[in-house]
Amino acid sequence: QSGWTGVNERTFIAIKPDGVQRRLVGQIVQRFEKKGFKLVGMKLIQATEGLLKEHYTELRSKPFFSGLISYMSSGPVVAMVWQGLDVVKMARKMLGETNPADSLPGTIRGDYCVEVGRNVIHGSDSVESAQREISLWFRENELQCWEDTHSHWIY
Ligand code: RTP
Ligand code: MG
Repeated sequence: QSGWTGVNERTFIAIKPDGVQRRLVGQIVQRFEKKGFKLVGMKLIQATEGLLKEHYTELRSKPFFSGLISYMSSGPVVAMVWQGLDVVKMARKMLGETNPADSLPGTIRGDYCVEVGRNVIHGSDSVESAQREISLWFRENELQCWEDTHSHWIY
């Protein structure tokens, strides 16, 4: 069934340093949980410039690249892997547009920020990017493959 093909899809989400400093971690995690996605990896990490340059390698010729790297290394980020049906595309919807000015209210960027250079959260833009980013930020043994074995506890 085509409707099930993306059910184990994974995406890489990072709460950027401004999101951590503004105490938005709980509210952002809650949005992904409420939507119905499964958390399979999470860590608070001070990313090195090397990691960030590799992460944003496609943007290295952009005029904002060095500013982006210093922003992203200005404090710890919450690196996460979320799993579920079409999670790459739906997470991008939840984030809103790159520029918060173009993001609708109800989206994370639409609700929490105003500047493109301080836009709170990252999300992979394709399944291929997600696979690349997950393997860049996480070791295989940092990702959990878990089942809802105790779902009879939830009413
Ligand atoms: P992200 O990768 O962080 O999820 O953001 P995105 O896909 O929506 O946008 P992308 O084009 O990948 O840009 C990465 C990040 O660079 C910063 N940026 N600044 N000053 C500018 O014009 C500008 N454009 C992009 C943003 O922080 C953006 O999220
Ligand atoms: Mg991007």
